[in-house]
Formats: sequence, structure tokens, C-alpha cells
Amino acid sequence: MTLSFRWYGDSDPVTLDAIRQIPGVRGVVSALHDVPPGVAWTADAVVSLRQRVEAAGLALSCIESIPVPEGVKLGTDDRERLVENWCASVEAVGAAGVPVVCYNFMPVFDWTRTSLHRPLPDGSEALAYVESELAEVETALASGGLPGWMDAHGPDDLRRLFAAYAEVEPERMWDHLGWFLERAAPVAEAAGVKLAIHPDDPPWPLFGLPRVVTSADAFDRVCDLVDSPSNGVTFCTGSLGADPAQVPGLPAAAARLARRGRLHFAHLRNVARLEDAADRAAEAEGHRRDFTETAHPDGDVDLGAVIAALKDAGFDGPLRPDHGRQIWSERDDDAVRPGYGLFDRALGATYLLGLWEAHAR
Ligand code: DNO
Repeated sequence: MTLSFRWYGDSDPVTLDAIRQIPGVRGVVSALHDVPPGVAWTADAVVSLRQRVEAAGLALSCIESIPVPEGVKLGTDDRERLVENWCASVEAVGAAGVPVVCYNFMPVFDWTRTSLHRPLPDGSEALAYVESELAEVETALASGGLPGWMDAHGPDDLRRLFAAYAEVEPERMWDHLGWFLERAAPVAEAAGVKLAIHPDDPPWPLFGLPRVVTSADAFDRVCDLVDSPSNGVTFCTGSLGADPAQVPGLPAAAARLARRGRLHFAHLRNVARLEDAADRAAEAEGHRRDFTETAHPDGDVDLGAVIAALKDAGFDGPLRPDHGRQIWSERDDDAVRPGYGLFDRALGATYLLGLWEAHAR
């Protein structure tokens, strides 16, 4: 296992020197954040990133992420050309000697929250999702804004994408993912790279967009699409753990996928369900699962059991803490993205390392 930490590159207020001082952290997870989505990466650019990380005494343990173009997810006519560029980027990563690439197959948006500053009882603030607030987010979307997201798409672009996805049923999304992996997995295998799909976060459909990588069972289905050791997953406990039905099964799912040789990257963070009367009543009707992110030791997911499962299965890939709360007077400017400050993620890293070391295999 390589305990790793995400770094967004030179514009990240959390520096490599600071990361180097977190006990036990040896790896950095990063990407070519200045290359626009859809443009092929070059090996030289990845080597230069790797050298900057190594000069700080760390290893580039994983690329997170190479964005999959919307045309591939939608299955548009130009998808051959788009997937070629994506595969060229994977080859560049392999040529630069980086072993894992994390990616996702979520339409239009990556992770979604309704609040970036929900106060927790201890005075810290965390990212949260409250379904009754989703309508406001949808209104903000009309002007091209989403909490936590740079304006990746303008309003016209969004309208066009929403209309296009309205035609894509979940089963067609699976076909598109299969089509993509049939091309990408062999390229990755030849390049010595392991692909690790990230689950949809939160793991349910949003804004009427199809979202299919929503459970540990869906992970198995992804692995079945193409039988290659390079076709694997990012086990993200915070994403899957937002669905209360999945929480108890997470350690067993981690063990199963790791033993299958398909768990290539671990994102370990925690979430707690916000249970109140409205939440329970809505659940009875089959929807609404409100949650807040928490400190790594505090939420609903038993991270100790997940770590034990990974260690027992011989997991030897990169493992990183994920989003942190805002603590100790950290401000928004102290992080390049919500959830990516230094302090709480560093506490998470040492907690995960302690769990790992304490578990006798
Ligand atoms: C959020 C992250 C995601 C993740 C992508 C992977 O903080 O977990 O943004 O990087 O979904 O493609």
C-alpha cells in the first residue's frame, strides 16, 4: 500500500513540501490539470509532473483523472476520435511510469453536493447533500453554476447536454461504458497502466441524468465488461457509503474486488446520514438520503474493517484520504477545491495509516 495524497499541481495552496511532512505519506495523486478535457497528453508532460513530485521526495502513485469526454459517454459519432485521444493520454502515463489512472463515467458533473459549508456540532464545516435543497441547485444550474464546480459548461452547453442525455437510458450508458472499455482496457494493459473507475457520487441519478456506477455490484458488472487486469475500480467509501443500504457490505465488497485483482486505488473517507423525521419519511417512499461528510473516524463507514479487508487481500496500490472538513480557521482560499484543504485530510491520512499498521495480517 502506498499512502498517498491528492495534489492539484503548482496552483494548489497545499504544497508538495507540506505533503512530504505528513507522517507516512509517500505517494502523490495528481493530473495534468492545465490540459483541456479531450486533448491528448504527452509523455513529456507526465514525466515533468513526475519529476516535480520526485524532487519533493515523493512518488507519483496515481493519475486522477483523465476526464472521459461527454461524446464517449453519450455515444456520439465522433467517439472514435475522442477515445483515441483518451487512449493516447493513457499511453503517455504508462510511458512516464505511472501505474494507475482513475477516471469516472458520470454524465456532465463529477461529485455533487448541495452545501459546501454545513456546520458540524464541533464547529467545523463539511460538504453535505440535502435532497430538499437540490431544487435550488437545479436553479443555479440554469445559469451554469454548481456548488464546488468551476463553470465547466455554460448554460447553452448544459441545455444541449441535458437534452442529449435524455435519450440515454441506463442500459445504453452501460453499452457506452462497455464500448469505451473494449478500446481503453487493452491499450492500458499494453502500456502497463491499471484503469480504476470511480463510482458516481452520490450513487444515484441526479437532475434526470443517467448514472450507473452506483454500487459495489455495479463495480462487478464493470469488471465483467472486459476481462483484463487493467479494467478495475477506485474503491471510494465516501461515495458508496452515502447509500445507507451499502454501508454494511463495504468491507466484504472491498475484499471481493481486491481478491479479484481489480481494486487498483482506494479513496477512504467517511459520511454520516443526516437522519431526521423528514429523511425517514422520504426514505419510506424510496428516495432522499441526506448525508454530511465527516472526519475520517466519525461517520457511518467502518474504515477499520475496510482497511483490514484490503490488507488481508494483499492490496498494494495507492490509498488516499479523501475530502476533509474545514477546521482550524482554514479558509476557502486555503484549498484549490472544496474539501481539499491540508489539515483534516492530513489527520485522515494518519488515521488511515494507524488503522493499516494496527491490523495484523
Ligand atoms: C472528488 C473526487 C472526484 C474524483 C473523480 C475521479 O473529490 O473523488 O472528483 O476525482 O470522480 O474521476
